[in-house]
Amino acid sequence: MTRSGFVALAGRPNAGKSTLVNRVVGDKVAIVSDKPQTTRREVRGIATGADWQLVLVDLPGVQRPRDPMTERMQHSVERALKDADAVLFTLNGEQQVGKGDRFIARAIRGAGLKAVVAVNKVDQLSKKRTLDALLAAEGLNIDTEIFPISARTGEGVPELVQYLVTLLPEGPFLYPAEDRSDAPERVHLAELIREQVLLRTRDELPHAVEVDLGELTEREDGLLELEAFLWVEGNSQKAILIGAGGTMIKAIGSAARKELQASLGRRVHLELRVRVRKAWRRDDALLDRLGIE
Ligand SMILES: Nc1nc2c(ncn2[C@@H]2O[C@H](COP(=O)(O)OP(=O)(O)O)[C@@H](O)[C@H]2O)c(=O)[nH]1
Ligand SMILES: [Mg+2]
Repeated sequence: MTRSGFVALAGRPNAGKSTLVNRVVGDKVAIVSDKPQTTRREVRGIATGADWQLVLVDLPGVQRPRDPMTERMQHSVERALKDADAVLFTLNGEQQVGKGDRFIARAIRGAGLKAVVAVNKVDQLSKKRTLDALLAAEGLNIDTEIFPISARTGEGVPELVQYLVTLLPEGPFLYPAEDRSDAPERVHLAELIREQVLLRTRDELPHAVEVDLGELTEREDGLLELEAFLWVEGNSQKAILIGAGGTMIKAIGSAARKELQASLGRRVHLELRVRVRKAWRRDDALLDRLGIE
């Protein structure tokens, strides 16, 4: 008999949820940066074993509704928790357990959801600090096992996965065994570009940028020509993104091209175009098209 089900990833921003999804899946399906709100869309990473399949739902960070985009993100988080067979609650072992963690713990207890707790980033911790973090996690009073892990090195992750599988209901696989993600290719490629923007910009800019894939042309020699639009909300943001003499946009473009080539396994020519659209974060038609539900 096989086991399969949806596992919702809960945890404060920066805890390492997206890194953990990539580690469990064994492929880069979720983008990662140290900026909060990196995850904008629900990403489903799929991990399949001999007789089990985990569908990991990487959720956008939970926070108070502010603008229409954040509200959409919040709604999709609530939906995903309702549909989940189990919750994987990731704590940032480098930080103290805080109000946000207690809020999530209450939500898990209140919903009566099956859960497992992972204390992440133990690669940065001494034995003593790891122990302290595990004790603090126990204080959250979730009736389950707690696993010290490092999403970065993979330490402790197999044990965590093994336990997670026991929480799943019996049932057939939900996706083909070879699938790693349910994201449409175009969305994934756009996200890989956005990741490079996040890694290279700071302050308000990361959140003001959205990436939209344009035309995709396959040349006869196998080269893939790709056009992508980087939406920003104002001319000053556009100027920062382009950089003096175009240095910033060139750096983003060349790093993104490498990521795209690695993901697609073929040569890519990437053309980035920066466009200003005021308040794209409030534009329902654009948000629909960008797949932010
Ligand atoms: N040292 C260390 N850093 C980690 C680990 N997991 C994630 N990170 C880093 O923590 C930051 C946030 O990770 P991310 O997966 O985007 O967190 P999310 O906001 O919970 O999805 C990134 O800079 C990651 O590289 C880990 O196990 N060890
Ligand atoms: Mg994330």
